[in-house]
Formats: sequence, C-alpha cells, structure tokens
Amino acid sequence: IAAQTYAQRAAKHANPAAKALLETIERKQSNLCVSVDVTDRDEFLDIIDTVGPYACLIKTHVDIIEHFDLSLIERLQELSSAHDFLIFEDRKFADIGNTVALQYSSGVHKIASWSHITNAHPVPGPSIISGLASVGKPLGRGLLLLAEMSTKGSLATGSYTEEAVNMARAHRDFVIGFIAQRRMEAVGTSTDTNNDEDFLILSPGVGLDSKGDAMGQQYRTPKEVVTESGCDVIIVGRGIYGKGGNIDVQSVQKQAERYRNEGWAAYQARIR
Ligand code: UP6
Repeated sequence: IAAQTYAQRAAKHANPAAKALLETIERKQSNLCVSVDVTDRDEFLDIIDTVGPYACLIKTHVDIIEHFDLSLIERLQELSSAHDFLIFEDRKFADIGNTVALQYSSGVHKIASWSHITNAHPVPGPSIISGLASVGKPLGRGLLLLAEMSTKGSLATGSYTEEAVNMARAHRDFVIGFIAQRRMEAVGTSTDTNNDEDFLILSPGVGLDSKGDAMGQQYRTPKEVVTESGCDVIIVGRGIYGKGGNIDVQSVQKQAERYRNEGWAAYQARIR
C-alpha cells in the first residue's frame, strides 16, 4: 500500500470519507492535516482561513473553544468548501457503545453532523466501533482508531496496538485507519487474503524545529513520518501557529506552505 499513489488508493476505497480524503490529498498535492488547537473563535477561524489552501484536512478539538455554538460550525463548513479540505474532530471517544453514540450524535457539539472523520480509543473493545458506526455509517463518516500515541511513555504499544488493528480489520466498512506512528499492515492477525486492505495512517507529533514540548509530546520530521515510517498524513499543530494568541498571518501561511511542501516531498520520495 505504501508504494501506491493516493490516487490509486482513492479509486479503490469503499468508505466515502476515506475516498474523499485520498482524492483531496491528490487534488491539492497535500498530505498536511493542520490541528487547530486554540480556544478563541476568531483566532480558530483566522488560522483555518490562512492554512486552508495548504491542507487536505483540518483537525479540531471543539470542546476547547470558548463561546461555542453551531454558527461556528457553519463558518467552518463554509471554509471547508471554499478551501477544499475535510474536517476531523479529534474527539478520542473512549466509552461504552451506547454512550459514545450519544456523545457523537447529540449534545452541544453534534459532531457526527459535520465531522467527516473522528477517532476513538480501542480500550473499551469492539463495542465502541459498533456504537459509533450506528450513528456515523449512515452519514458516510469514517473512524480512526488510536493504535499508538506520540507521547512519551504511551501505553498503546505491543499487544494493545495489535488488538486495535484486529478490531479495525473486523470493521473495515467504518474504520478507515489509525492514529499511529508507522504502517500497520504487518501488525496483528491478518485475515485479508485478497490483500486489498487499505488503512490510512494519520500521524501526530510532527515538527521541523522542535523535538517535543514540556508535557510529553514528541516530534518527528515529515521525512521520518512519511518516507521512513510510511504514514499517509502528517498532523501539525503548534509547528504552524506557535503558541497561539495574536497570530501572525504571514508566518502561519509560510509555515503551512513549508509543512505542505515537506510532507509532499516525503511522499514522493516514498513512492519513487
Ligand atoms: N495528538 C497527539 N498525539 C497523539 C494523538 N493525538 O499529539 O498520539 C493530537 C493532540 C494535538 C495534536 O491532541 O491536537 O495531535 C498535536 O499538536 P501539536 O502538533 O501542537 O503538538
């Protein structure tokens, strides 16, 4: 899979959200997902408007935004159409099926109604997938499982990661891939005899100028993530907008373009 182009993979993918993401990556020549982790509404929208042209995907944590209401989501959707990117709410669901179905569909945020992609921790077992699928599958959404994490001392390793991959293989209509640090084809027990399995690997913990932060985050470069580890999408947050608070639009744009170019060059080096 890692040797195929995004376009080849888009043509074969059965899940609407995964297909749309692969097509967007190819169309925009961008495997950059920007993680917009700021609490101010105006700053949130300004960053997205600035990085939108360079990104295939915008990742949100809507629960950190002050004065949230659904008009913010309308603005986000307008920017998504104007700049041609998909939306990924990084909700990291982790409860029983019934509860996650309610958290995904309802409440203040109504995530399933606007987020093309979301994610979940595999810790509750397969019922978390069926719970989320009952809401998201009819809407054409896609789910990522957190098979690994970027943080120092992460417990998502070894047999936990293997079982996450096994769970995903049993639900390929809705689970489109993983949050992970490397490709997962060789992990777990493969039941795929046709070899048509295509899980997307989205990788956070990407930075060009820093090795980590003071709270356990660890960064690798796009080359390490995409060329060497075979991941499909780089997720970059503070590497693009710094600490947030009075953002400098020109510098944010420059960094977004820089990470877009680095991510794409790393992909081209991989498929060569
Ligand atoms: N994230 C990680 N590591 C994981 C999973 N998710 O960093 O294993 C998320 C964080 C944050 C973003 O919740 O939104 O990716 C990384 O931001 P940064 O680039 O500013 O460190």
